[in-house]
Amino acid sequence: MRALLDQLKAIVGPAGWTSDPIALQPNLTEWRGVVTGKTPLMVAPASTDEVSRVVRACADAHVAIVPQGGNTGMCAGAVPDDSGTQVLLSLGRLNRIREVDAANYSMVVEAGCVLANVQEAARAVNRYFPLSLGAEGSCQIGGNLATNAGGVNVIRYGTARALALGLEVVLADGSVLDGLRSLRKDTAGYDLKQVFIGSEGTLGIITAAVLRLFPEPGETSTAFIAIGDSGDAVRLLSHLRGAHANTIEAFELISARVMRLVAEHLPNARLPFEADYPWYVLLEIATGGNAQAMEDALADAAEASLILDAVIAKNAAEAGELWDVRHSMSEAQRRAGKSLKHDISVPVARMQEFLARGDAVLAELMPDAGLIAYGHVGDGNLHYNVTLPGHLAPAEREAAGAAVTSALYDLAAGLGGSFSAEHGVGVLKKPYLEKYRGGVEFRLMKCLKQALDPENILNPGKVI
Ligand code: FAD
Ligand code: 2HG
Ligand code: ZN
Repeated sequence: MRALLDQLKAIVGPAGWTSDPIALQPNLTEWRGVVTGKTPLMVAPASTDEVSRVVRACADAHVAIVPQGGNTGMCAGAVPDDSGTQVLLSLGRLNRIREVDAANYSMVVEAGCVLANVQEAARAVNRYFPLSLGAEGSCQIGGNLATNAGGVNVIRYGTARALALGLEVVLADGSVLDGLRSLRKDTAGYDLKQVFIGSEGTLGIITAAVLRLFPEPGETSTAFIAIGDSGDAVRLLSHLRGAHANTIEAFELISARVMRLVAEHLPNARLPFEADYPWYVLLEIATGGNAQAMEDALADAAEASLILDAVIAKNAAEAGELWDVRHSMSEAQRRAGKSLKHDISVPVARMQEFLARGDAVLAELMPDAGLIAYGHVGDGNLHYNVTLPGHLAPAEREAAGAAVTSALYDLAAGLGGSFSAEHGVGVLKKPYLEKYRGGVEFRLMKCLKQALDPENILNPGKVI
């Protein structure tokens, strides 16, 4: 091991590694503090060639590598295990925007570019990169692709998977797959990039990507809407789709309890309503230059008795404040204490049924639990998070938590849904992959892992 560590330090140079436990602390703990690991060394290569040489050296020494982007992932996939033998590979210094091609609506970026910087580089040439999430100031595009991140604009633009035109990937033996093509049409064999997107660092290390850009959406309008029950959200969505099929940029469902949590733990947040309503929708539409578009849409919806109240942002600053409330929900939960995260999806039309039956699961298995439900309901993705009652002893909490999680995942699966809609599998959801993707699907996943990483050195112990 000693010889390998010296070799890795020589590859990345003095600015590219650390083994200082204090400096490493944030890289060794998942952002909620749920999982903590150890490493003998963190390397931060500054080029694809350095990544390739690091991986080759580790492969020769049969030492495992854990790729890490912004370490904002929700499933503890980016932290090493506690054996103290896994090398941590940070992509943070691989952060150049290599090219922005406005005419081709594409850009080439390195994996360690922070998502907000990618958005900004597109904006600088009047183009739009639509991936947007609460962690965009610190997550990296490589991490976004490795987790197939979703976020708030999936309803119109799709997940990270739909936004990648090409990838550059370092494989488990150190060879480099150069797929940095910026083509919209390419049917030459298998679409290999899709195998790496969503693979959470277990099949290869993404070093760069060609991203798909869009025209800027132009004027948008944002509204926080109070509704009577979760079913009204689904009805409102289908009502809006009648007139605004292709202009709904975001449609988020938010429960009253999450709003109270934000008010309690983030006193600076500017909540849109003084009164408490049962549920809310945060809606953003592209107005196509019609300043009345949102008002007209909401008036229509009010006439159909779908909404109780609404606040329409008067300008970009007010819209930003409404989004700040939405984006602070994970942090409010973190401050509120430990919770079980369930990042599920179901077909949109079955959302209300999931919520009703989910309530019944909680009432039966954990009546004192607190439900924190919100999510990207336009995509059928709900964060059905549960705070455990404080009076349970640790072992009881674990057993009760596992029972609740299993019952909720069974419920989602029974409704044609997924136990993992947008955060991936990592460590925390690994026990469930075989159960819900068993049989042929799981066997094929294992074949892929075996074919691409036969020595199991890429993020072992994660996903599969
Ligand atoms: P990391 O956490 O560093 O890594 C995630 C996984 O990808 C790990 O398995 C890691 O090994 C692997 N990995 C990282 N980089 C690479 C690479 N270059 N090559 C190969 N593997 C790699 N997620 C959503 O989908 N939607 C949301 O709306 C959303 N909102 C969030 C809000 C907050 C406040 C926070 C804290 C998180 C949120 N997330 C959301 C989760 C998280 O931001 C995403 O999963 C994000 O894509 C992770 O990016 P990262 O760079 O932090 O990756
Ligand atoms: C979001 O939609 C993220 O804000 C995080 O996916 C959800 O913290 C969560 O559970
Ligand atoms: Zn989300």
